[in-house]
Amino acid sequence: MFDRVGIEVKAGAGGDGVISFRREKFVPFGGPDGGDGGDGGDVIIMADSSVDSLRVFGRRRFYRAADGKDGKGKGKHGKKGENLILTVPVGTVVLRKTQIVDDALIADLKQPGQQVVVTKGGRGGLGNTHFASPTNQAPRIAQGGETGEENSIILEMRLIADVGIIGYPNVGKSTLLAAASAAKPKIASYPFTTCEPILGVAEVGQRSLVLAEIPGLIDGAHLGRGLGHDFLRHIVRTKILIHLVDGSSVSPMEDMILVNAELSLFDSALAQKPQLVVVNKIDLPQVQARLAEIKDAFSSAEITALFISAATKEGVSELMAEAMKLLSQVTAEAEAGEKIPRKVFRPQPRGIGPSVHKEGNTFVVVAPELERIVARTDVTSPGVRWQLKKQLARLGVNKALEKAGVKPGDKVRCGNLEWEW
Ligand SMILES: Nc1nc2c(ncn2[C@@H]2O[C@H](COP(=O)(O)OP(=O)(O)OP(=O)(O)O)[C@@H](O)[C@H]2O)c(=O)[nH]1
Ligand SMILES: [Mg+2]
Repeated sequence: MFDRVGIEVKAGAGGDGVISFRREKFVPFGGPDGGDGGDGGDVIIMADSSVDSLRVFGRRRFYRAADGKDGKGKGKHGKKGENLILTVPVGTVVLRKTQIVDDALIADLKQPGQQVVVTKGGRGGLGNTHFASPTNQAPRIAQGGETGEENSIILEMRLIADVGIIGYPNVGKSTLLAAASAAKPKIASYPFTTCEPILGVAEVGQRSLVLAEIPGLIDGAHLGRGLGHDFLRHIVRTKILIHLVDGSSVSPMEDMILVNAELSLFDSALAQKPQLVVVNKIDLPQVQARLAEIKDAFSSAEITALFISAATKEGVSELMAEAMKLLSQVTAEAEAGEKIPRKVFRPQPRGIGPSVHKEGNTFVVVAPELERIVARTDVTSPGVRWQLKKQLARLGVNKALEKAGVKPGDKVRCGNLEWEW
């Protein structure tokens, strides 16, 4: 099952701003006309109802959006790099891979067309026109484009079912699914017959609800035992649960408690999900004989259990009606607080002010805006040096240096440029 894949995404780099001056007949000293670089393209992940699996992402790992084009003379700005849109099934959860335990949730794409920017394209650099001032009419500096962000992303497809059918192996989950819907899961008298979630649609009056058999729930499932936590993850998406217990078990009540404990060990929110507790296999004589006893056990814990036989379908349509009722309640409550528009995921803030630290005797300035200028500038010419100094003041680097205690004669470095204060 390709329900979880890791991919690497990289946004496009911004194009470089350009240094250029007007050259026209009859205009001997034209002003600066270097255009800006275009912004790099974003990588966007979008839910699309025509996509039904994440399989394509298993074949390719790296995805890149287009770079922005460099600016040109005559004030021409570079073209923006095209966005790269990756389509995924509705119900895909987008996470950012972290080195630490849990991956960080970026977006939950529940509706068709819903999208999220997972890496933002680099901004285009400024052309030299931006560096002109009354005292400097021939700016010979421009700004390089920003590099595009990179991210490790995890795409996880989760079932979207209204009702999850849970319970220990062999309690009759598949039998119930088959009785309530047109699904034909394999049914057998040994545990782990079902080893991946199976969906079915039940008609209840004029309406329908999507059921999912969640297999593999056993003691220690939260630790990866049995079929592992893979399937527990799917329960997160269901709105309510049908918790099926086997009426012929030694203690149906005990079973229910243990399964619920297992759920909360995996995710405490799971145990909070509304449940219908259902005792199955009441057609068996030994279960019939204990019916009153089982009922008492549940009601003494203030649990109203329902009783069915999935095999003979006794009580199944009543159960589905109850499920529909509970589901309507839950959906009405949930709809109050839900609206998720497109959002931009930004792991690190950009454009923060310059910072200064000391390496030995040298003051090192960290200022991405400035570094991009410095990196592209020929600093041997005194004119350019003077222009740069003005940028230092503009970007607040001077202030930061003074605050760090710089004195005349001290060495200062930024990017690959070093000078004396
Ligand atoms: N008598 C009786 N037997 C049932 C009933 N429901 C299920 N069974 C039997 O119980 C056994 C297990 O049924 P399944 O539906 O495969 O159970 P499951 O919970 O899906 O089991 P796994 O997928 O293996 O976890 C089968 O032999 C079924 O025929 C019922 O209502 N009455
Ligand atoms: Mg089954």
